[in-house]
Amino acid sequence: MDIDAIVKGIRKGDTLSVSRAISIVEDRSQISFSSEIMKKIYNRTGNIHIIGVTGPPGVGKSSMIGKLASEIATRGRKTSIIAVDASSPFTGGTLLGNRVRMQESINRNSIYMRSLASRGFKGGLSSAALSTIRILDAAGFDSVIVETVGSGQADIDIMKIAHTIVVLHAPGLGDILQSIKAGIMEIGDIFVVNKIDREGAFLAIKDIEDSLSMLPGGSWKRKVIGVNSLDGENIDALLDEIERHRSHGKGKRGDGDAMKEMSIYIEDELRRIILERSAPKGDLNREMKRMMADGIDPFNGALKLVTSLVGSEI
Ligand SMILES: Nc1nc2c(ncn2[C@@H]2O[C@H](COP(=O)(O)OP(=O)(O)OP(=O)(O)O)[C@@H](O)[C@H]2O)c(=O)[nH]1
Ligand SMILES: [Mg+2]
Repeated sequence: MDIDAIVKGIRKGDTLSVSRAISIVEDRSQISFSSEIMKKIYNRTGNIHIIGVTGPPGVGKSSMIGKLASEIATRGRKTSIIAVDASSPFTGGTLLGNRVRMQESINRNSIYMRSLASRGFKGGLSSAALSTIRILDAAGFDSVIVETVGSGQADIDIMKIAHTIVVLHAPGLGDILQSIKAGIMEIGDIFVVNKIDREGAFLAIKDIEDSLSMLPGGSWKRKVIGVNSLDGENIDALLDEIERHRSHGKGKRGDGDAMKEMSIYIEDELRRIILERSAPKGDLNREMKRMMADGIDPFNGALKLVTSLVGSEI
């Protein structure tokens, strides 16, 4: 494999090289190539604006991201999209939906889009997503928009390194207070009520504004923006707000924080090792069930399992 040619391609912003590099970092069996790529692009990274987008299923994340990416392209900047699907192999469907909703925008504006699914990953989704972001970074993309469903380890890890987090809601999709309990209110920098063409949108905006006013405020004043992701209404205002946050947050969350990234890689690798080592003994769930059936308490059950997996006393 000619890694030097791929790295050269990445530096020139060639999307074919970008795609090939991402396929390599997704594939654990090519770890020595991944390591070479990540080493060689490192000094070109650190400039991309990472925008995390989260919200309940069906709220319109993909539709909104498609429109947002178009707006960014209209302003003359190179953007990219990553859709992370940490859902179980049995739910399926989401990835295809993500692509369909964004396809029109992607085609028209030559926006780079990549889907990462947990299927076939056996852990390692966080690492793959992180490396993908850095490859796009080295390729000169000004920003990357990451769609996550907000549950699962990879979602949490991406939120840790995102510079700007956009939380979506829509009328008729359930209780706003429920979101606060889930801790989603605290992590959001910008709140969006999508589907403002629907009844109840105004109330949803008001609800979130009220909830936000109850949270402790910092120097960044969190706003709620209503948008329509079908016709693109108000998407320009949303992008203005995202850019405002970008300049406000310079040096804030994630910026140049290599240690945070390294710890994500470490944890991901440890999770992978545990999963891999537990595989020959039947999956971890079955082992846990057996322990519960034996009446072992969770604390000691976990100790016993991990000890047997790493092969020494812990
Ligand atoms: N009326 C209306 N419908 C919308 C709007 N935005 C998205 N939709 C519709 O809402 C549905 C879900 O949209 P998606 O963009 O796939 O939502 P998502 O949050 O990405 O969904 P998942 O990836 O499955 O979690 C689709 O049928 C969209 O056409 C909007 O602003 N108004
Ligand atoms: Mg989607």
